[in-house]
Amino acid sequence: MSKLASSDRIVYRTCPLCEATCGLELTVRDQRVVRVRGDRDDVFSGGYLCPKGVALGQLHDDPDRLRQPLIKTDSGFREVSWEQAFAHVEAGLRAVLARGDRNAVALYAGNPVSHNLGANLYLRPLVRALATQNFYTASTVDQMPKHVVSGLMFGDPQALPVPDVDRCEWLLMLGANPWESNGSLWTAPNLPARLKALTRRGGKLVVVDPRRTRTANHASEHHAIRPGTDALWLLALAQVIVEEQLAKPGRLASMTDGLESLHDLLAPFTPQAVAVHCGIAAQDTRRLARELAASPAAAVYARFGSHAARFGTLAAWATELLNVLTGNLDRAGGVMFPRGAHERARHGAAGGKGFRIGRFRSRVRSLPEVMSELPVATLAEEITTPGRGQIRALLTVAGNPVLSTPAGAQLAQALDSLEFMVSVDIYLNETSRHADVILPPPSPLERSHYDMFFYRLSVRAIANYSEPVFDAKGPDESHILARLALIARGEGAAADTTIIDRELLDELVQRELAHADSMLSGQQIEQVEAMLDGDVPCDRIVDFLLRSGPFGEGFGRNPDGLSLAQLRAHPHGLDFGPMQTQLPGLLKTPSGHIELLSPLVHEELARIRAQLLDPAPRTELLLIGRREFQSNNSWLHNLPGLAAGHASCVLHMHPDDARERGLGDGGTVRISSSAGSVVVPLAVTADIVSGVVSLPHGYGHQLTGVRLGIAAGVAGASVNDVVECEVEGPSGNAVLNGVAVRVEAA
Ligand SMILES: Nc1nc2c(c(=O)[nH]1)N[C@H]1C(S)=C(S)[C@@H](COP(=O)(O)OP(=O)(O)OC[C@H]3O[C@@H](n4cnc5c(=O)[nH]c(N)nc54)[C@H](O)[C@@H]3O)O[C@H]1N2
Ligand SMILES: Nc1nc2c(c(=O)[nH]1)N[C@H]1C(S)=C(S)[C@@H](COP(=O)(O)OP(=O)(O)OC[C@H]3O[C@@H](n4cnc5c(=O)[nH]c(N)nc54)[C@H](O)[C@@H]3O)O[C@H]1N2
Ligand code: SF4
Ligand SMILES: [Mo]
Repeated sequence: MSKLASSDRIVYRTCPLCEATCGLELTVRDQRVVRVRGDRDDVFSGGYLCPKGVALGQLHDDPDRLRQPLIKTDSGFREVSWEQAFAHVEAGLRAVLARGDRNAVALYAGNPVSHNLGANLYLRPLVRALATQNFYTASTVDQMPKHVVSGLMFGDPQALPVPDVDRCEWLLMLGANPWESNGSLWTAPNLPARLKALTRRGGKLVVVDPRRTRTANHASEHHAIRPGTDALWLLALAQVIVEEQLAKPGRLASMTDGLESLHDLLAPFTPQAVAVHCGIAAQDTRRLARELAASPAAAVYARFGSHAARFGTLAAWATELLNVLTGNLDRAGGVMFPRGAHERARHGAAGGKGFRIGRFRSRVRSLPEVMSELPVATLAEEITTPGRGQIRALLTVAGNPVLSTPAGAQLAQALDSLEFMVSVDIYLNETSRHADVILPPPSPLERSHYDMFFYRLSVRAIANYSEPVFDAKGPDESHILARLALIARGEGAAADTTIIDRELLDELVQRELAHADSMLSGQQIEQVEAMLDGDVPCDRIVDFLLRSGPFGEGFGRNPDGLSLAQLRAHPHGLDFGPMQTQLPGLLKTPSGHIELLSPLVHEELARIRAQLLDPAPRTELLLIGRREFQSNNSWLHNLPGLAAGHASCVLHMHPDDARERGLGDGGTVRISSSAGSVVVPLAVTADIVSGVVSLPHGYGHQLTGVRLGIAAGVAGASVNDVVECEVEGPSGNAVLNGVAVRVEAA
């Protein structure tokens, strides 16, 4: 670290690299970040940070990060002006759209969209403008089961309950490893400290994971479950609670439909019946069910490992079922529904339109749409199968599906058969190398930030705004997406993007005005818009949402209330307290109740009952993933501080399985499935249960045509080259955990 100079500038910023929203303190000298530390005064993270936050300056400086648009020519990619790039996009898309089939153009949006204010706000106008059924996101390789369950149970797919970790006494955690992931759909910086505090105050943390993870090492108990069986095991917990009459839904009883049918429905799922499938002893299951039911403040939380696996939707359902049965849903110390400071109070009575899936279906496999999305596991087949609706052009925004979605190698081939492809991305990587045009948005330090997405999932109501640290050299991502939207609408590459800015803001203002008690009633949209603060459209939207939100300034009604100006004056953020009770007002089901048993849940229960009678053969190994502290999906391996000496795309295998196959620690192995095969180093470890092997995703950067100087030198292969295009059930989420594989010496 260089010594501080008197001209150095200190700036505070919310880290946009994961869901934890840590506050960072950056020391800036000229055009460079010379030091990153945790902001000790940050109201939420109190100084915590991880190695990725430290590397934010390296990301900004990375010479491989694109600063100028690229177009593909016969002799490789060439830098062009933004005008040339957009003109090229217009010509390419027009040629495909001219044939009159909107579904011929597809869109894939990746994970960083949710971490980027501009992309987050401007994706929707682009989706609307494209008017295609072929809309895909990383949600179907991640958390779609949770949305389906919230949609069915609560009537709102975005109403995702999170563990109230700071007040919880008994936490059951499945398929999650927050010690390394820093939490998922659960925004709480420094979860390790929060979980340690839980056990220190006499609480209990139970971790269920095929691997003994760092989180498991800190747990009160760890149980190694067989991949893909979380739903069965959670159903057994519920079975015990109902059978032994331990259910205490309390105030939830009068607002929950379906409780009376549970006894019969759950009857087959006894701890004894599921034990052979899950690998967890019946007496442990029974004991844990009793402990869960007895605790005054307990939470059940399942994440990635439970959802991106077979019966992920049912696992998500059984999770919330347990929280309802024990009265812990919407209760302090249980799981609660967060509300961001930018989210208007959900006023009024319970009840609404409810939630439906399958309003249209995928063309080739006839899988149902969920939240207007199709499963990304079907993307390759939708590109390669001829007929009306065949995808002929693709836009990717902040996504790397060649490494992050099933059968990545096959998808890469399919991408080469497209007529036209555009990638909005900061790197020339495994996916964007297939594009005809790459449009690079600014670095995270060249844009303002308010974590709109993750403050909706936060254990406390936090508001924190970050100014850009450096001036952007090119258009903001919001501007790029607005331009793409205008091109898709046929308004041309040169159309005025303020049209989209205006539409977006108008829509928000109108939604506010539609409330009977609106603080803006009687005002014209123009008057409201004239009052807004902010140099760029995204900031004006944030100002609007904060001022009209639950703690807002209310456009004069509450002069001391929240606004963008107030956040500017509080660079360490503002904390509006813990989560609050939201039921029944939040429920948007037709009945206005928590609807436990939709037809879809009945179908899934019937499907899993059939599996109960038919134990799967155990001849093959089951492949699962894992995340590593220093890594972030597929795209931070190009930073020296993260890749060098840390990256480890190594297969983990139990000693018994290695012995059986004559494999030794440090050897090289071939992993094969029906989708393909990869060759990687082997580490033999008792930290994984026998019968299961684990390989992290997001590696395999040696593909031709990438411009990733450091990452290309990082060893490893893409686990998704051996993952099949199977989906788990109604959510369409890919089965990324529990893939049957063979492993042999290479
Ligand atoms: N086998 C297996 N597969 C998995 C997983 C697993 O555990 N196992 N995890 C899954 C999960 S949870 C997820 S979320 C997905 C992620 O899937 P994706 O979102 O498709 O992949 P990422 O690796 O996050 O790639 C993000 C891309 O965005 C680019 N990028 C970074 N910042 C920005 C930005 O600000 N703007 C733009 N336009 N581009 C940016 C990066 O260069 C990169 O190309 O992967 C899934 N795939
Ligand atoms: N360091 C780091 N942090 C990240 C990311 C990253 O790539 N690196 N990615 C971010 C993203 S996009 C996400 S979605 C989150 C995910 O964050 P988490 O939800 O915490 O998920 P993971 O860390 O992948 O941990 C999943 C665990 O599930 C286990 N598992 C696999 N199959 C099963 C199963 O069938 N049942 C059970 N019970 N367990 C199973 C795995 O062994 C693993 O330990 O992390 C985010 N944070
Ligand atoms: S834990 Fe997440 S938010 Fe915090 S510094 Fe690391 S990457 Fe950034
Ligand atoms: Mo994710």
